[in-house]
Amino acid sequence: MGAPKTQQDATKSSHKPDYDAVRKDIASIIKMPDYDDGSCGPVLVRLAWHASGTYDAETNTGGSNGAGMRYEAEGGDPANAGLEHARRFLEPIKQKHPWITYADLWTLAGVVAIKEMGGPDCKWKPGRTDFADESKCPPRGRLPDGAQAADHLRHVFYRMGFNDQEIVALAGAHSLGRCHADRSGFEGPWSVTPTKFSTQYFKLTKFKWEKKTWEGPVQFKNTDLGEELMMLPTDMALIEDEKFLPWVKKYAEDRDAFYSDFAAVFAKLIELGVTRDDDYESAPTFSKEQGD
Ligand code: ZEM
Repeated sequence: MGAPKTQQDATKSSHKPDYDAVRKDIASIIKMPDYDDGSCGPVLVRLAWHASGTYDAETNTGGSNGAGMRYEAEGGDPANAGLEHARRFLEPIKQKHPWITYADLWTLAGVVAIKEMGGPDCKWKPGRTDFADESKCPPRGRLPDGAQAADHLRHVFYRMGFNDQEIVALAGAHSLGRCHADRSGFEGPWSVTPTKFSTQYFKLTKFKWEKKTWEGPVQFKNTDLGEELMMLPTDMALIEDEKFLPWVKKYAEDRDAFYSDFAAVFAKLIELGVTRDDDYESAPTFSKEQGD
């Protein structure tokens, strides 16, 4: 008998999938001395976000279901440049646990990375399936463009069904990681501890930001903390917009509020567009024949 191709097929057989084992394996690769700032956590969070952030509530298309980034139609979107590294880091884990779908693995990797980097526990549920081909990939152009302003952020995130508070909470993920000139055109980290989940992104509001003088796209810089930190035009929009700003200030002061609001909104993000069989959650079981 061949291995089941999808979780639906697999649910017909009788071996319980060990998501905790997958979590442990993801946790074990987060520290990566030779990559970026010594961690692949940030790029795993970005993978989960970009897998999910294509959702369009009106047509109920896009979202983390499908793992369309495996295909050129979605994976080759310039907005997703660099995420091939994240997918490559996770591939050995997929090989070791072939019963998990890519769509579940990528979202779970984001959740585990957030936790491993000191962030909150975000709820995660399995049950996503992988597209069999690229015909259901969402159109390109649905992810936000860092060169733009508040109206663009609202256009993109309202389309997914988020409000202003949720936009600001989600943006707090920029305490993590960095921009890479060869991926997005932008360069540098937002925080001095880019591998630690924190409220640093919001604290940066108290600094003065000036346009960076360079060949690249418009971005902002500050060196008050000793090293050069950056903000995208969309990050500046959160400080400049009178409805976003109160949330930025709140999260800068109230760590607990940020952690719990972030956990809620990240869980909502990775659920967008995900539908499951009614009985899915009660009995996800898998065949031992697949091997683990
Ligand atoms: Zn990001 N993000 N993002 N983001 N993002 C980058 C990197 C990371 C925007 C954006 O243009 C960019 C959210 C929202 C938004 C992360 C998480 C989340 C980069 C740099 C850009 C340009 C990419 C590069 O060059 O490698 C814009 C415009 C957003 C709209 C608000 C949300 C929501 C996120 C998660 C909840 C993370 C973790 C990174 C760092 C990736 C890395 O490789 O270090």
